Amino acid sequence: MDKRIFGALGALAITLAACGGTATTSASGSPNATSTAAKPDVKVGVVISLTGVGNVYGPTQKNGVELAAQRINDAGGVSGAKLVLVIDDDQSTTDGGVTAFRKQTSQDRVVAILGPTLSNTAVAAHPVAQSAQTPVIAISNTGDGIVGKCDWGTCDYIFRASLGESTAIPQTVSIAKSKLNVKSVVLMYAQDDKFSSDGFAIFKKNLTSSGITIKKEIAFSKTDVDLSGPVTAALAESPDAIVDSSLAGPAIQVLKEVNKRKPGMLVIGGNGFNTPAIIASAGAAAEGAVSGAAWYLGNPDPVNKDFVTAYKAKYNADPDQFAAQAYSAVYILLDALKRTPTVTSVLHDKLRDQIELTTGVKTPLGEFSFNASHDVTQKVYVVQIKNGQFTLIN
Ligand code: 1QQ
Repeated sequence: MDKRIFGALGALAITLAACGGTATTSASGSPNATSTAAKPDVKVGVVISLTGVGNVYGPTQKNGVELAAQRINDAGGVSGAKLVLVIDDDQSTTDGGVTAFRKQTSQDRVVAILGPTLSNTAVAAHPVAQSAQTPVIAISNTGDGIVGKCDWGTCDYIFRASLGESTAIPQTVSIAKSKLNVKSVVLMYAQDDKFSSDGFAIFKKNLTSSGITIKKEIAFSKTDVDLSGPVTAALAESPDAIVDSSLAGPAIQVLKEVNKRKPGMLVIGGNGFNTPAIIASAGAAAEGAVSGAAWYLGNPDPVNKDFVTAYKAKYNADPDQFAAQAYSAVYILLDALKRTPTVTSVLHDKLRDQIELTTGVKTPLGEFSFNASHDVTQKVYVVQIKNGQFTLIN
């Protein structure tokens, strides 16, 4: 078949699939009678770190989107069309992210992309979607300049459903000062990862403005496997706490090294800490670690409880923040898809406009709306690991 005709038919198929529906979508799975058989599929791209340094975050993101897709399809799909996920591994690298974004925008012709996992990858991959005018919802990019004003250029197709560090860290610092009585810190960070270096700058700014003394700044590489030197240097300053802005891999090393030398020493981190992989790998050394999170397992909100129950039933484990954000983003997208009169491979602008109008979608993160910068506005949960569990301390 002529490629253009094929493209046009594909576009029409998605258009039909996305027609109709109402603006009220709840992130729960109550089934209704609508059949998903008759209409063509709605393809949603998901680009996540299933291998590489981000591979502690990607697998639960995959669980989250798959649970959402299953529940949405059980409940009638996207106005009767089946929601089909196209999941690709970004390998935690910029090249991997760019390749996956190119494939999904040009070959799979997805309606939108959720991802990639790391901020470091996002600043390389998001421009691919922007040029293809394919909407993106960032489900775990917490660095600066991901939405709103982006360093790489106009980013009006990019949205974020993940709590930025510039919002989370001020709350963490405030609790560290008021509740944990922290007066001085050593600030450690991975200098070659965007999330980690942005977090470093945000911590520095907020620690300084809170009057907490930064005794020393210590940079390391995200690929360092032995952090005994930097941790020894940090402890030599006798701070009240060590602040570590890094992904989970280095964070686990920092926690273990600190625990070996000074058990009980407070370690404060950022979003990199918000994975149960920290607890599983660092064990007792993770006890007491503090971070600011976008989600809390024990949040009694009915939508969250429903999500936690469904996740446990499907995967036989508790969800984590990354699963919750990924799950929520599928429902946020569904809500916009249902309000979009035409979604085609060439008319993604209509979907973009509807994502922009997102208001009050019920998700495990709370009632979700995008602000004028396409960013999330939500509660920050400051958590501390106690008895192997993230425990709310704010
Ligand atoms: C980012 C992050 C990571 C710590 C988790 C995915 O938040 O890279 O922005």
